[in-house]
Amino acid sequence: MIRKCSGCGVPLQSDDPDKAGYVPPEKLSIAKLCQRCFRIKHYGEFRSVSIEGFPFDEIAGGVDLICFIVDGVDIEGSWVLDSLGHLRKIWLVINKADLLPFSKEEVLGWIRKEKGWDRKAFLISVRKGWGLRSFWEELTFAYKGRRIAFMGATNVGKSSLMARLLGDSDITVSPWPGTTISLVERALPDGTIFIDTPGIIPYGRIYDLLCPDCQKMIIPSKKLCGKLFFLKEGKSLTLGGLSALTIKKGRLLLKPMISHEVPLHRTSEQRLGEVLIKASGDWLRPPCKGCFATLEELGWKEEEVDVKEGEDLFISGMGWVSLLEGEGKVKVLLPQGVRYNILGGIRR
Ligand SMILES: Nc1nc2c(ncn2[C@@H]2O[C@H](COP(=O)(O)OP(=O)(O)OP(=O)(O)O)[C@@H](O)[C@H]2O)c(=O)[nH]1
Ligand SMILES: [Mg+2]
Ligand SMILES: [Zn+2]
Ligand SMILES: [Zn+2]
Repeated sequence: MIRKCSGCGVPLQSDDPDKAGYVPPEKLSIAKLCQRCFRIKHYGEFRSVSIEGFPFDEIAGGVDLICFIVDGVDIEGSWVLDSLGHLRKIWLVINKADLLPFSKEEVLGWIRKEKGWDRKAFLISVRKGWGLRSFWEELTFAYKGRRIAFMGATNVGKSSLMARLLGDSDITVSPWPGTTISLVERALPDGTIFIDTPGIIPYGRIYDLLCPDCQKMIIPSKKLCGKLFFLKEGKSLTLGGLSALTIKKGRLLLKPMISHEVPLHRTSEQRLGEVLIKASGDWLRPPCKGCFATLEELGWKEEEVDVKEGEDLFISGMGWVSLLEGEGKVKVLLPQGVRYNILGGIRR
């Protein structure tokens, strides 16, 4: 029988150290974890593995319930519903509530209004244990003896949630996207089957363009609080060296809700290009020098958008900027391929 890694689900093998599932030959019959999971767990060393062609749609179609997990601090960037295809039975689970400065009512109300979500939704924090008891009770009541899959974008906390609910510390969790690379199944004595799945890599998320060190900086680790910036026409605000907003018309009060490790720098439209070229990879970091070179190669895009008080400008894979006062036009500078969009603000 082929044994599988308890952490990431891949079949264990000792033929090729460069392929997923490798364990040294002398450990093949006893190891629970593949070498990659072992290193993630014990040394915090991450290696990414391609899961191209993974049949998400098929898996979604073969279970009784999909728990669709999204990242509370990157709801837009982790909204990968289209990739799941079969959506007969799906519950939305918004994770990382500990990083959000909003109440449950505010977040769930926003999801209904702005995302048009009219099915079951939960707001939880795996890290703090918030909302887990009622989620678990509803889940095991409604889906006892059935197959339940945890699906969603990479890094939203699918594995953390399953590990915590089942009290299973073998399941591999890491701060980097792309940790789980196959299906990880666990059966309860009553026949209920829990399935952790690899994350879907969403289109247009900025942190997927970055190296692991830069990813760690851009993924928020503390509750978002947001500094205020009052900007007039001709002024720019850089979000690290990854993005910049320039006011083309109006006077706006902005509140960037992004990781505290991404430096915010106010400058003028004339100086913006020079600042980004000189400081990116240096004190405007992320990106590091290597990531800046990658972004330069990809190229940048600039678009002008109309904005008004009460709206939020979401940058996939980074967070959002709340427009607290004023209206006008903003020029958004982003690496090519990174998605942004404007929705009504979470708190209004
Ligand atoms: N702040 C916060 N971080 C969380 C929470 N839940 C999970 N995380 C963190 O999110 C990161 C990703 O967690 P994983 O459980 O590996 O995410 P995943 O969705 O399984 O990711 P992939 O396997 O890459 O698809 C880890 O650093 C977790 O500690 C939470 O409730 N709050
Ligand atoms: Mg995982
Ligand atoms: Zn593994
Ligand atoms: Zn980098």
